[in-house]
Amino acid sequence: MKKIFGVLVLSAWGLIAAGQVNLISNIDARKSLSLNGKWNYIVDPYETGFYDYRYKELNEKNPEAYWNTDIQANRTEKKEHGYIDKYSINVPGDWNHQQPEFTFYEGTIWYKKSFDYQKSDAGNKCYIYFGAVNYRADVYLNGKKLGMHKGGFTPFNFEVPAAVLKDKGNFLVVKVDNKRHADEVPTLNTDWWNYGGITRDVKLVEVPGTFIQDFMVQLKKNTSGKAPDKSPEVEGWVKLNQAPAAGETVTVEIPELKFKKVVPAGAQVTALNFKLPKVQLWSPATPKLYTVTVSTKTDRTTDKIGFRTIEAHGIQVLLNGKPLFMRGISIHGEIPQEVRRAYTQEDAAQLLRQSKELNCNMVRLAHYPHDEKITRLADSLGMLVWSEIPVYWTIDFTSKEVLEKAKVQLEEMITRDHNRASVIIWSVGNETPISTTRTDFMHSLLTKARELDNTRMVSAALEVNYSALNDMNVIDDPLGEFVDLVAFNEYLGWYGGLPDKCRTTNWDTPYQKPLFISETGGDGKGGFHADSLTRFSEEYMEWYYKEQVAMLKRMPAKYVGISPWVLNDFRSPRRNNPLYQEGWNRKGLFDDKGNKKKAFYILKAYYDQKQKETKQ
Ligand code: GCB
Repeated sequence: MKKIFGVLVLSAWGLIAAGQVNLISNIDARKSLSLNGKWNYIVDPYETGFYDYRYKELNEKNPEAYWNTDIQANRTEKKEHGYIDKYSINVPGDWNHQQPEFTFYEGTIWYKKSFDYQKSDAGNKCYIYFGAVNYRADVYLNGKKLGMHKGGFTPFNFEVPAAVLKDKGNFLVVKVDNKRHADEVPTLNTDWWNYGGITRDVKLVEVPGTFIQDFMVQLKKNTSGKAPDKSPEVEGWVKLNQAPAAGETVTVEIPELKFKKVVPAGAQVTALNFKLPKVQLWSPATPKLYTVTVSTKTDRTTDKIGFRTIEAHGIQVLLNGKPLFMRGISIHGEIPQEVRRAYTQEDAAQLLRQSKELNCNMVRLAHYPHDEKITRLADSLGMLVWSEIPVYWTIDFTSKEVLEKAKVQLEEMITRDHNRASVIIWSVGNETPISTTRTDFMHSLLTKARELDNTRMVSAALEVNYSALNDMNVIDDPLGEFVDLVAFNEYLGWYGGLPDKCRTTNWDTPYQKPLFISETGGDGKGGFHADSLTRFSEEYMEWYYKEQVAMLKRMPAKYVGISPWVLNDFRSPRRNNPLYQEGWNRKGLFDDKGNKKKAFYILKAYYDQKQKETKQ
C-alpha cells in the first residue's frame, strides 16, 4: 500500500487519513496548567546563549560552553546573563508592543517561566503546548531540550519526559527567534508587521498514557447538489497517540440527539461512519452546535461541533445544498488600537463584532492561521471562515524543504480546526507569481489539504496583472484548474488607474467554477477629508468602493462573493508615506482607532442589499 501519510487506514469505505504532526487537538478540553502570565526574558540579539564564541551551536555535544546551560538552568551567578523579575514580559503577547525598544526588534529573546506541577497519575503523559510562537521556538525544560518548532501561527506540543518533570521548581525556557529568512514561510517580504514572541496561550497538558490525540467528526462531503438527507452521514476518524490495548473501543456520543455509537478501536486510527438522526444543520442563520463526546476506555474528550455541508457545485457554492453568497471581509490578526497581535477572547469578539456591523456572513482570516479563539467564536456566531497559510508572494517555490515547511503549517492549521463548522475554505496561499514551479508547489499543497480534509473547499488568492488590464479580464491562472473556488485579488482604481476604470471593466474565468474576489481596496486615512480625487482621503476611498460596487453588479453568474481588503488599518513596515501611512496600511474600513471610514457605509449598503436579494 502506498504510504502518503503518517497514518493510513484502509477501511470499508476507503482511505482515511490522519496527519503526521503529533498535535493534540481540542486542547481546551484537556486537564492543564496555564503557563500564561509574566515570564522573565533576556534579549539576545547575537544569540550568545545559543552559539559559542566560534559560532558553534551549543548543545549536549558542546557542553562546556556554559552560556546556554546558564540560560536553560538559571545559573545566573556566573556571567553576563540571567533572569530577574525586572525583565518580565506578558505571555501570550507579541514583544513589540510591550516595550518601546522592541517595536522594530527582529531577533532572539529567551523566555523563562517557573512552575510546580504534580501529575495526577504516574502513568499519565504531559506535554507543553503552545498556541503559537513567532517564528522559531527552541524549548527546554529543566535544562533538557524538548524540541524545536518553526512556523509563527500554528500550535505545537512537545512531550515532557517523565524523568524531567519535577513536582516543584520546574524551569521552562523558550528561545524565540522571529528573524525572517528567504527559505521560510512566509519569506522575507510581507505586507504585515513581523510581531515576535510567544503570541498565543501556553499550557502544560496532562493526558492518559494512551489518549485521543485527534478526531474528526464532520458530515460526509455532499456532492449531490441537493440538501443533505434528514439523517445525514458522518464520516470521520479518531486517532490515538499509540496503538491501544487489545479490546479497546471508541465511543461517540451526542446526548442531545440521543446518539451513541461504539466501535472496536483500530490500530491507531479508528474509522467512523454513521448517520445522525434529525440533526439540525449549522448555518450562519442557525449556528447550532452539539456537544460531542469521544471516548475510549482510558480517555474522554468533549467538543462542540456544528454539522453542515459545503461544496463547490458547478459555478455555485452550496451550503447545506443551497446557493451561498459570501458577504466577506479580510481580517488581519491584529488589534490596531493597541498596536498588537490579537490573542484574547475579547480580541476575537471585537474583530467579529466589527465584521457583523458590516453585515458580513464570512471572514477571510488572512494571511496566516489566526487564533483558535476566533474560529471557535465564528462557530458560535455563525460566521463563515476562510483560513490560510502564509505562503505569501515570493516564497522559494524551487525548494523541497520550503514545500515541506508549508505542508507542516497546512497540517497544523487543518488539525486544529477540522471540526469547526465555520471553516469552509482552506487556502494554500496568496498572490503567488505564475510559473510551472509555483503551480506544482501550490498544487501539491492543494492535494495535501484535500487528503487531510475532503469535506471543505480548497482555494488560493490569485493575482491579476495591472499593466495588462483590459475591459475584459480573464482569471486564467493555471492553478485555477486545481482549486474548488477561483479567487482573485484586484485593486482596480488603487494600483491601476482611477476608480472610474471600473465602469468599463469586466471579469471572468474560463474555469466552470465559482468565482470569488478575495481582495479589493484602497487607502484612506481616517479623518483626512478632501475631494474624491485626492488619494489617501476618505473621499477617494469612498469613491473607490462606490465604483467597485457598481462593477460588482456586472459580475458573471459564477460570482459568489467578495472579501474586501481590509477590516482594520494594520501595521506594515512597507507603508511609509510620512503623511498618510506612517507605518500603517490604511485600507481598513475602520481606522486604527476603531472609527468607521466613509467607505464602510458603501460596502455595508451593498451587503444589506445582497442579503435582501439572496435572503440569507
Ligand atoms: C495585496 C495583499 C495584501 C496587501 C494588499 C495591499 O494584494 O494580498 O497582503 O496588504 O494587497 O494593501 O496592497
